[in-house]
Amino acid sequence: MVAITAPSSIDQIPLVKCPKANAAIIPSIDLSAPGAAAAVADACRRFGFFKATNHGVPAGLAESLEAGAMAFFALPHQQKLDMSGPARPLGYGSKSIGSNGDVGWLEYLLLSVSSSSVPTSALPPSLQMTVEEYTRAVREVSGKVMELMAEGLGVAKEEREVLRRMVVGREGSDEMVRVNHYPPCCSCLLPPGRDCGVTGFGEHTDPQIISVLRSNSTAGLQIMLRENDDDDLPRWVPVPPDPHSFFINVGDSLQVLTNGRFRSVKHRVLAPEGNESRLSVIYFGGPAPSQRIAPLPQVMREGEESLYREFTWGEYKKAAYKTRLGDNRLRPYELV
Ligand code: GA4
Repeated sequence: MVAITAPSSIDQIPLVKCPKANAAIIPSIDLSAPGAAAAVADACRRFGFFKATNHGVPAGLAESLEAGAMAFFALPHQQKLDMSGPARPLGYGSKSIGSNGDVGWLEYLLLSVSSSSVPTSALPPSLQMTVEEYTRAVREVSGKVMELMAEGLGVAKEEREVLRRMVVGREGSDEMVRVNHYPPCCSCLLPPGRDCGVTGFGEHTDPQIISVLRSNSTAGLQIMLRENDDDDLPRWVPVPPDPHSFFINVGDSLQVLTNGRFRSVKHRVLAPEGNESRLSVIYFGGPAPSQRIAPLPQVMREGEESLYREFTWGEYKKAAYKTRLGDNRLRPYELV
């Protein structure tokens, strides 16, 4: 087991209430099936989240990345820091997320993986190569999903690449990969009668257009149902892990690009109890800093007004780094 910190400091990590919820409502979509576009759009409208199967990425790729990452995280703390540099925001981080006081029971690597970018942190060469190979494959999945999203939104065939082209193969686009390692949590040190889990990664929405997540088989991820959903359902829904599938998140920028048709999903991760570790790898698809983020003309109805004040991705990202994880980063841009 790898300890990320002295056990007594677990009391700095916030506790969260756990739901008794029905995971069966999370849509699972076969990306190659007829009707995938409509199913994707429906899931993005209702949840901002879905599971993607039949994605074409060979299982071995994610398994190699998982093995390489676990070997990296098993290194002594100082060696991880020396190798990758402290997360500012790119690099190796432990417990601290962003620079405004958010903490969680995890350690991570945050990497820039844009096709044009030179690696900013040094990884063991074999891990670097696996990250690159994995990124190429997951970038394709994100591209395929963005095309299905556009089709499901009713965008004309000739223009269905509109979303994909903002990220995939676009000069200067802002793509990142985050590898999160949640070690087993020393729940024996928690207060008696606690209610009930230790925060691995606190609730937040992703600022980008799309995020594509893959984890090992340890649970922990939860998504929040939207306010106006059926009141009978608990609001936090645990996402059963599935190492053979990818989980797709709608990000804040996609919410704006679709003028609120798709909604960014609030999600969080609880630290694992028992003696399992959770390892997740997330690809974040963001556009170039100069990209204007405003509702796409291809999805707007005649006379429809934008719900948001327009911004560039560079402006939004800069502002995001001044916020706390759980803040609503879109609120300042909402037009009432
Ligand atoms: C959330 C999504 C991605 O993990 C991330 C995170 C980033 C970071 O960890 O550096 C942020 C967070 C994320 C949003 C608000 C700011 C920035 C930490 C934080 C408190 C890499 C991203 O792009 O935004």
